[in-house]
Amino acid sequence: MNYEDLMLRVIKKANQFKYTTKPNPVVGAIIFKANKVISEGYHEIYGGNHAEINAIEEAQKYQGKKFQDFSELTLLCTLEPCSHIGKTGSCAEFIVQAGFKNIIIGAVDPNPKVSGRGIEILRNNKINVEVGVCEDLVEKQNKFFFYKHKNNKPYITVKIASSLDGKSHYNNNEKIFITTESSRNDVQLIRAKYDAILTGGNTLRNDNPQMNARVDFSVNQAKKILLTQKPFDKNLNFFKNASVDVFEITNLIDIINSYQKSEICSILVESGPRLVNSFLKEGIVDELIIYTSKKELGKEGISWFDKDNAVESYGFKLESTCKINTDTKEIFIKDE
Ligand code: AOF
Ligand code: ZN
Repeated sequence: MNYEDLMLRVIKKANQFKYTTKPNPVVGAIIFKANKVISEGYHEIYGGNHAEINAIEEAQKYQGKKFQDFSELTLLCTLEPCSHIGKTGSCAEFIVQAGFKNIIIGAVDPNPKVSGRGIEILRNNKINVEVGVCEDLVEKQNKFFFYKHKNNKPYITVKIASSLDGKSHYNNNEKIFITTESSRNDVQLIRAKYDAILTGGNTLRNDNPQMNARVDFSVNQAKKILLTQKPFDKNLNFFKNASVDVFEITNLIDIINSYQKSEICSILVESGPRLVNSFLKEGIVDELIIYTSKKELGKEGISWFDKDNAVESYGFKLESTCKINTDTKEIFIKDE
């Protein structure tokens, strides 16, 4: 069997679970004998079985029929089997117990609880291990997970909606929609991808936003993060069916660093100009998404930025741009 072909197959199939496994990575596994696939398994849901366990349990149904002993089989998985006992058992130990002799791995798990220890357990038990098949694709598929563990901080994206004349809202704080419904639907898809959504007290009090992902598929809703020094009403929409971390401190680096040891790998910031500019000034933002409408707010509008080339001077370069109805969506990334 061609390992790359098998890896591509499981990477592709694992993708369907990306909204239900987050903040965990998506992982796929496949078990085969010579040219025959025996079983497949995926990490389907956060807190549920890991991919290897599902694949092995599926294969057990065929023991004595399609094969006699697990030593005849090869297991291929996108991510290094875990060594730790987390919400479920250690996959590496389970693989050893099953009796495999050959394992093919896509990428080493960057999680410090694992990072090579799973491979060590396998090799210490005389299992042949090959690592690195389609490694780049596995990393790309779990971009936020790899980023978090490599950089010891979550990936941070700021999303803003701007009028044509660069404004965020009216100075009387009247709640308005600047962009079209199509852009606002696109924002729902972005929210669905992130592990946490962060806003500030002003946005909370002025807009009473829900900030959940209103999409027509299953998704683990993001954790919510509120930065405010003023009192707030706990009955606001933001708190409905959500786990919310509230910070009264203003040091953004300290706030973000407090997520180093958590499972949160990505944070979407949706707030007003003051907090957005503070995040950008700190240099901790990795991506900036700007939806710009054809509407102008004029003199009564509050500007997102205090100068025309602010985005570039904060160190961002345009990555992509597209039209959404009459709006424009631009994605900027940090120019390293
Ligand atoms: C695997 N196979 O299918 C996945 C792995 O909280 P837990 O117990 O579910 O563990 C989550 C961690 O396990 C996650 O951060 C990552 O390091 C690894 N994910 N490992 O062997 C899998 N999903
Ligand atoms: Zn595992």
